Amino acid sequence: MKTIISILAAGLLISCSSDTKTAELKLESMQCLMCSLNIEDAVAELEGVKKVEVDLKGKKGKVTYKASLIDMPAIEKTITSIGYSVNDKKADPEAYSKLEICCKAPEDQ
Ligand SMILES: [Cu+2]
Repeated sequence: MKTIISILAAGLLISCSSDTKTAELKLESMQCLMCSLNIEDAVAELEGVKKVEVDLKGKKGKVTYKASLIDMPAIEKTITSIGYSVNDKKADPEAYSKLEICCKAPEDQ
């Protein structure tokens, strides 16, 4: 009985650790603190996202998520849908046009 329990426990640990993934986000369209907070809030709200950190100066971020609940395309889509580009995905033009002036690219201000 003890053996069965330890096998089960080991299996559970393995499945848990492989389910959690961390990915880098390239956030080159981010301009100011408001942008980084917008992105952080939107991603943090998603089901399956455990942690998100946005580095405004480095124009990048890091997201930790449960792969059984959410995947990268869904996370990227959330970011583009609020008007920011991420990795090789372009921002949704309509959402981008509604951003505050300080959040737009310098050439659009
Ligand atoms: Cu901004």
